[in-house]
Amino acid sequence: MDVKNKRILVAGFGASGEAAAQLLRLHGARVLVIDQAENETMKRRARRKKNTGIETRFGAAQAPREKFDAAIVSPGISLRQGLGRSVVDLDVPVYGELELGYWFCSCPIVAITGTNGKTTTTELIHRAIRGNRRKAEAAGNIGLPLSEAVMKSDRLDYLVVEASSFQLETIDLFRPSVSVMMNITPDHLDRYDGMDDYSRAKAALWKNQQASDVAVINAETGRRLKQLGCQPASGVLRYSLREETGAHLWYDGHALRGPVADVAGGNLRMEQTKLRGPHNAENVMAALLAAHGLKLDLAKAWRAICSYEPLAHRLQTVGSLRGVEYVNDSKATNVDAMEKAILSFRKPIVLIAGGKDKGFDFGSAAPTLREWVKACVLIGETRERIYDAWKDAAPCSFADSMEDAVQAASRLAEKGDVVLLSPACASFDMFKNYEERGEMFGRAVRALLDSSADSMNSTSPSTAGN
Ligand code: UMA
Repeated sequence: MDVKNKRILVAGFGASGEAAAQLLRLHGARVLVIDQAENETMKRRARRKKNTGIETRFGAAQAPREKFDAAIVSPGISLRQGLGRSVVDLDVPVYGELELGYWFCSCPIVAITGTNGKTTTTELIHRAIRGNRRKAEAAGNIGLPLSEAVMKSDRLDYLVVEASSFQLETIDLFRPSVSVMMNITPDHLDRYDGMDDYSRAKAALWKNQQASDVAVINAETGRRLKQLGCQPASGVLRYSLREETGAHLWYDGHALRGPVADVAGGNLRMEQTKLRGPHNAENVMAALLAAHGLKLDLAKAWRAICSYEPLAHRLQTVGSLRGVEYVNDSKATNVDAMEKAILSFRKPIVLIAGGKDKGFDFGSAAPTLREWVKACVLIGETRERIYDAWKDAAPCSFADSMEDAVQAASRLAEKGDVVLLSPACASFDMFKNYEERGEMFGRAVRALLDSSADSMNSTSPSTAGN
């Protein structure tokens, strides 16, 4: 769409809205940004936009009934209710921020979606490309809005874009050269009418791909999406945890196997990487297949992947005390991510879980808990609901803060156990975001280590004296 001199409404003034407004202005549009919130953050952002010609209005529960040529919505705004619904009712074309960014992108895009692991996979692909000495940037749901990243896309070989279902709901022309469809498990069910609705939103990733493009697909997800009538028109590369799927890459519990593993030189053992657990083998396979789709040198891609350090808040060991490992997996904001974290250790686990309710059926995790979790410490607004679902699978207790939860977990854990923060819920009931939740966990663990060191110091003189 040619936006020059068009009047465009931008809904939401978060990271996406701010980047969208800036990009639109750069291309000559007349921009009004609205946001439901009316707080200091909004005012600060508005001050930053002073003298840029971008108009802002806050405390806007509804879109203004004025004349616009189009509207751009932020991903956090659902088009089915409230402000989002009122934007749709304006009866002008409505696009998402991801779509807007795409219009102004001058390099090929690799786009990654799925429920869990997409940020890690985005980073792995980014790394594999750079390991091949090509220029790339990671953008999208990972944090840097696509509308901002595209401003330097003429100097890049690729943009690697993490795409959420929210962002994919509102695409029109968005067409990645290589798409990566990972796992789809329950998440965001407060925004979708069930799993089929959520899965279809994700399948929009393939909407505009053509025969010359490549779709990398988790074999299991591909099968389920096909049952919903969703298939890519492009070439396909599949990966799986099971050999019998005949995938291009599969994981035998130790190494990656299959025809594409041979292209990479073979002997691709997961222990060569710094990532653990079968779910990370899936992330690595997805990244390697994306590199194959981009026709990169796979031996170089593998070396780059092996040097990748896991991101903070994802199965990150933050300390050990008396043979107990304390692991921060605050990024696990749904039940599937939590189960994958539990299964990564094959050790007894004291689990800290709970948080903001997203409408999950927590009972589905009970068999995994029964096998591996010796006790649960529950926090946040879902704690009663989780207690009802898990009380027969593992002993559960409540804590009112992260500090209390870590203290309680440390009392329940014994040598050889893991204390795992993997909440299976969003964080917004108690924390600003999952990062803050993970940091609070880390801080509480460090306090535990410090108090243990203090008690050792204070007891040692008397021990020496005896
Ligand atoms: N707002 C309204 N009305 C609403 C909802 C929001 O006015 O009904 C306003 C809020 O007051 C706020 C603004 O919209 O000022 C926030 O917009 P947003 O929620 O779209 O958030 P952004 O700051 O633009 O960040 C978004 C993504 N957030 C969401 O999808 C919720 C970020 O992903 C992404 O990194 C960023 O764009 C850049 O692309 C975060 C996320 O939580 C990490 N994603 C979800 C996930 O990973 O599960 C999908």
